[in-house]
Amino acid sequence: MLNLVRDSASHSYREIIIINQNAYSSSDNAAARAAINAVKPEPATVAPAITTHPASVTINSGATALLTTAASGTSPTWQWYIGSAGVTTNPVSGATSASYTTPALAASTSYWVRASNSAGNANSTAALVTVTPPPVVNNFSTWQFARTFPAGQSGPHADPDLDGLANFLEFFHGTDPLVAGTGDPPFRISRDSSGTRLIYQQARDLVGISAIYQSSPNLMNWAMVPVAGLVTTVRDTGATREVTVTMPASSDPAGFYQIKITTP
Ligand SMILES: [Ca+2]
Repeated sequence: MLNLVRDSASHSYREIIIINQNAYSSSDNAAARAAINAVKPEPATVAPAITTHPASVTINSGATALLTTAASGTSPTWQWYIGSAGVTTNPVSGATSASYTTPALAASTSYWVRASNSAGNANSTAALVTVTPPPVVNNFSTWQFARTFPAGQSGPHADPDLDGLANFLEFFHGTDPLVAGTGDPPFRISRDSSGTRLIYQQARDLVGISAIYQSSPNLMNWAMVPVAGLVTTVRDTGATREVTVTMPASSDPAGFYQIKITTP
């Protein structure tokens, strides 16, 4: 260990100080201290590396998500982006911290962050914030209010388009209560060697509706088709769904079928 030589003209302070800058006592002169500071090497800037990536999360529509990250390296600055990791076209204004709280989201969105300093930068992986959509409520009341009926024609038993389907059935089948039906009837029976099937159109997202199936040999005495024997398939047709109910073999002799739709 070298000590500072204060009175030697043949040594510059600088040479000595570099070797042993910690050896000064309070009695060392100010010039020496200034020299120390002048030659003290700046600590090397270490490039950032992401040590904690933001985690994907699922939230309800209208909620926010807190995304947190961490990085090694020398005092990185942060910038969050929307989109795939490494794509910088959609920076989030003001999102310049290691953690970020999204605004209230109505759609699923990906976020990632870049940590930067003078030595380089590092990208996180993208976190997907999955937004669960709010439940769709399609009950008879919301269905009524979504339409403009002629006066006195909005009730469940009214038939303003005079097509024989009461409003409640128009609601169930997803047909227009103000335009008489065209094309396929919303309910039909198919019978062939493979069995008997009831095929009908049903509105999406029905709430508070249940359907049971009844059979009759004579249109007078109706019996509920046992649920245990039914095979039901649902085909998504866009605005509505097509439901196919295959009858159990035991009910095949029946000549007639009907759907009974009820509200709780
Ligand atoms: Ca009608």
